[in-house]
Amino acid sequence: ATAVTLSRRIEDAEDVKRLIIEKLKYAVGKDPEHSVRQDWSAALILAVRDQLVDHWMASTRRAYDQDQKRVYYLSMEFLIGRLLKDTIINLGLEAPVREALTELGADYDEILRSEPDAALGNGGLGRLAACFLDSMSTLGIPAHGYGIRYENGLFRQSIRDGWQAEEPEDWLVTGHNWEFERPEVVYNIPFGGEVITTPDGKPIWHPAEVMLAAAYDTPIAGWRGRHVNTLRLWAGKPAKRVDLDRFNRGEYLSAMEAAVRAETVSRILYPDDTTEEGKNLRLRQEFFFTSASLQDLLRRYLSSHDDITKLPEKVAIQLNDTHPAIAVAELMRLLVDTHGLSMEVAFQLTRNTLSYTNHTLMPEALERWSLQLFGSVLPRHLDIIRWIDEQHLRTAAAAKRTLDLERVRIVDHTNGQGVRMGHLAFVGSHRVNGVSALHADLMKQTVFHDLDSLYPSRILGVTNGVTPRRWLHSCNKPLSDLLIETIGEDWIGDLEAIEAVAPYAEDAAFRERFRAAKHENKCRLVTEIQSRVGIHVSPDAMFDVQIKRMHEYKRQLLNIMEAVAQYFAIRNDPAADWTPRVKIFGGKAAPGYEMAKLIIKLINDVARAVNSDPVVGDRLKIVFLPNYNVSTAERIIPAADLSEQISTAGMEASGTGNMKLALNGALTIGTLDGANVEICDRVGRDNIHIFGLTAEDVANYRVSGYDSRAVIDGNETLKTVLDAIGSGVFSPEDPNRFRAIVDRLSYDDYFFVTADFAAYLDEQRKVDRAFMDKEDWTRRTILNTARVGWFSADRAIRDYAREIWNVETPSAEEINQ
Ligand code: DL6
Repeated sequence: ATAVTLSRRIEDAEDVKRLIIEKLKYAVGKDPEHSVRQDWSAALILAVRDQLVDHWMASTRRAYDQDQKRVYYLSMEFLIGRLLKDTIINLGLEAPVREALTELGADYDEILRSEPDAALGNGGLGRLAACFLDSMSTLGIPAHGYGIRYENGLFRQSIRDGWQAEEPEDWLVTGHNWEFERPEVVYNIPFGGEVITTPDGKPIWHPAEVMLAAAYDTPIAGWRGRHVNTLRLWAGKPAKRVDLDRFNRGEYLSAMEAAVRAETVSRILYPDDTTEEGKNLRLRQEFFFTSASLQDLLRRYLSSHDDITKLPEKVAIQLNDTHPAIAVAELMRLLVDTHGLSMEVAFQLTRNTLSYTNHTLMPEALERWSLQLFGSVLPRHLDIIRWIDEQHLRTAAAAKRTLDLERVRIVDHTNGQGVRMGHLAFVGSHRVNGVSALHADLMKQTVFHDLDSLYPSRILGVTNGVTPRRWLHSCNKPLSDLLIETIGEDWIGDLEAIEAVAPYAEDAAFRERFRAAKHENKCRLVTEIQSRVGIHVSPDAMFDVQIKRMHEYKRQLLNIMEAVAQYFAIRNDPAADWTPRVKIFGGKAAPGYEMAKLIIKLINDVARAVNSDPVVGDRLKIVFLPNYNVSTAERIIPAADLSEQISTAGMEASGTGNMKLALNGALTIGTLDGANVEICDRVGRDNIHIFGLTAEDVANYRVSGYDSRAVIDGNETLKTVLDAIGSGVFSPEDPNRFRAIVDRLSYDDYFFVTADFAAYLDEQRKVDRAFMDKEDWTRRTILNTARVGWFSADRAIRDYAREIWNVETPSAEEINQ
């Protein structure tokens, strides 16, 4: 069959037309005359997908033929968004596709917009995984992303009367045309039951139930489409669809019970884990996709290798946070129970194969399972973890340091007993990385302090990065075109080459064009804001953007409090020389996170008052754009002037929105937190607006105590703002609505909003003045774009490849050849 020449290659618009029509008729089953937008979209995706297949197969063949080391990225989340535009651009097909669709009477941009956003993630962690897939393909690293094929991704947010409302996101309803179902790739996933030891001392796990994991593959092309990797997502399936006995007895619902139970595992992204049921499902989800992935990669390894003890030479597994940390015990189980290795050898191999990325120091996000739950779902794994813990304790006891052994144990015997997944991932990995320099340092000083002293040099920092393909070239055509015309296109495959644009910051004609590109993006967003939320804003105002998950530590509250202060100031003196601003917010609050939802309501209530006040006019507008997702980000980021990165110092592990916004020519107002610190180092202190407490200040306050009441009493503006919010100025229909927010700030300001308020306002006024000097502002924004090339996901992946995976990568010149 391989001797037959099959070609579907696209060379020009004629090829595109032919292929689309062919797909419409023979794959979608529609006559072009009667095709609706969804049909055209399906046909185009299928035609573009065909372009990937040869490179995909060649990439796989190369990996086998050259016996290349493979990287497996295990992540509970892949926030990939839409794939069509990116893939078309990566393959260099935009011009012929556009032309073909125009000739066929279809609208290219409309078709792009009709693709559902694959929202298989919550925020930064999931989007990082998606950027890394793009970069691993770009760098030609043979890699698989492994995750869950959630039927419902992150909920769809709407705003009703200012409140967040949630609805399920059903991205699969119109079909996911990128994927290939692999009905032959299924694995048994056991749960529950008990472990019985045979007379010769061998533990045998007798699970109470076994379900199946079924594979669905999406090809992921990198820049220029030369190398194509696979995102393999697992769907839960029952071992038996229907219990026929029950069905025949007329018990129709209970006949399907096992099927429903199995399918529930991949039904919804991150269930609410505040209930026991939720916790159980979450643990099952984690084990489900981790076990399927490990079984799959071992099968692949063994299909071309005989010696399983050489596994770490050919396989690197990255654990994206603790969600797949059960891999430590599951890989041991497979190596011992299925492949007959000793515990000692299995542990060596496991550790040399696995590495772990930590994405947060916040205690509530560091997973910990109760022993009771863990033992009932994964009894064999609990035994294995106890064994690892024993070995680890011996290391700890032998270390000539005074350590509180209880604190370093994986199995926590204090606090109601539990399994610490961060400790498990740490002990079971050869490298553990933080996602910015500051974050890696704080890991050593705080949550992993003791483990770091036991296993020195295991922790390292790999600062996050973003793919320049999606986050500049594809989402910001006006700027990308200008850059290509000015410095060529090397930066797309090697973002550090963007530095070449720095000298143009001094060129008035270039600044004019840079501003024009920004203005074009802003005009597009003006239209979107008008049509989606009915607010008219001026493209000449400063677009001040805070787009990210709603969380108290990210301090959207500080931002809206500043807006209130500014609102009062404008009302007091409308004739003063105000810098017009549009504050744009976007972000979802976890459905059970009441305080974050109340802050959304506050933003919308303040917006209502400000936007309808004729005294204020265009001097200040506030917009909350509902259902913030990857595609919305792609439209907001190119239009932003100011990037709000104002988390409480020490709490944002890295941030990646900060990188995308700076790359697209927004100045940052931010604290010295996460990757802001490194952004500041690179763009220069003059080209960023830093304010507020440092991580060290915050840590000191946590020890010495912080009196927010005194701070409020000492600051007239702050007091006025809080009095207004707390007394119902923005919620006259329910004056006490925001009392809880004011109380929290007054008595337990854990996120230091009041502490940073004055410094934030000062810095915002500096931003106002700076924005009025158009030439200097543009000069500084160009320097931001020019100097953040280091924050490319390609650079981050090179760091992982070199420092963690021991995998070679091509030089930047080779990528750009
Ligand atoms: O590393 C990606 C991203 C960081 O940029 C953010 O700073 C961090 O908050 C986020 N962490 C999470 C935590 N999830 N868990 N567990 O999303 O990771």
